[in-house]
Amino acid sequence: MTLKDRVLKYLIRNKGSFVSGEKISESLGISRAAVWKHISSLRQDGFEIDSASRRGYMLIGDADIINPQIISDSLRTSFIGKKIIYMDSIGSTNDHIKSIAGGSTDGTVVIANEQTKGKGRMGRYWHSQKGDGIWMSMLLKPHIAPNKASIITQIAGAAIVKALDEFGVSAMIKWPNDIILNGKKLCGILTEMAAEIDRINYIVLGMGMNVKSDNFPDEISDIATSLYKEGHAIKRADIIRSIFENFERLYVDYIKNDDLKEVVEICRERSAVIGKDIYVITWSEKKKARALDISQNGDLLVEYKDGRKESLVSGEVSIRKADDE
Ligand code: BTX
Repeated sequence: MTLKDRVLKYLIRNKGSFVSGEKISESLGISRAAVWKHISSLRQDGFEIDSASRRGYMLIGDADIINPQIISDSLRTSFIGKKIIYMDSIGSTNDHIKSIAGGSTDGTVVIANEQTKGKGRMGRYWHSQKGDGIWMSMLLKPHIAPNKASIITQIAGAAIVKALDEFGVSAMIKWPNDIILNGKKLCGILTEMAAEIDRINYIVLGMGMNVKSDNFPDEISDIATSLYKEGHAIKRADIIRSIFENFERLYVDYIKNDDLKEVVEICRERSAVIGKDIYVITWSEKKKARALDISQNGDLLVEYKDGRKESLVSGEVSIRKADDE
């Protein structure tokens, strides 16, 4: 931890009350001048720190800063997000975490303020403007068979919906990897895996959530939304903490006890597709179907026009509009 982080941690611990420069310098074993230098730098980062002569410094607010110290301080997880790597700008957090996967521990998270090459599924892009959202990837090293991994996308979806519930935001899940708010895409999940035939080396779980975005590029302005656009002002660090906690609970239930009950319940209750006319999209075609249900193991049960039923383990669907009939 850098000295600046240690000063921040000290202020967080004493949030709402003044602590003298002398006390901080003694506790951290650094000079008063160094304390002052780090406080100035934290202010430049956007932290609101009050100062009063003879009383010292007091952290008042943290605006909407994503800072590992701020996230970790009251985080109640045992391994998810225990190590956070934060970067102001990066190509893709998924790609970055892959490059360090070998030497990183289970549950490590990379978070960026901006992605310059944010990725969606199948080579699509993910718009990830600076300061506007949560662009993060988790590294997971579960001891399960590779064919049991695709459900992790839905565990993440359920965790995100649960996390948003805590802030009064009622979102829906468009099976298997989109979170929808008021009919528009708020968040996307991109799960990638490195595996051998019978063993997972690691999984990278990427999540992109539009939090403060006001304007989107023309090509997605009709389909994308943000929490801000829907009238919610929530700090990114608070959402991240809640996603970590909800995800860890649901993920551990699955990995340790093979228990998907809560996940499936959430995915069903909050499904944006069950009962809807959809297209099932594959590499080669786009077939009309109706989404019937989500099974006990997270598969999407669909019925095609000719009455044939299928259970989809993963894949892509889109909701049909009435005029697509
Ligand atoms: P997806 O393939 O389902 O969605 C990608 C499509 O969504 C794009 O083709 C575009 O139409 C639309 N889109 C692009 N950007 C946005 C946006 N910001 N909001 C709403 N719609 C958008 C979804 O893929 C998976 C996205 C995962 C993103 C995370 S961010 C952290 C991690 N790193 C990384 O490179 N990707 C993941």
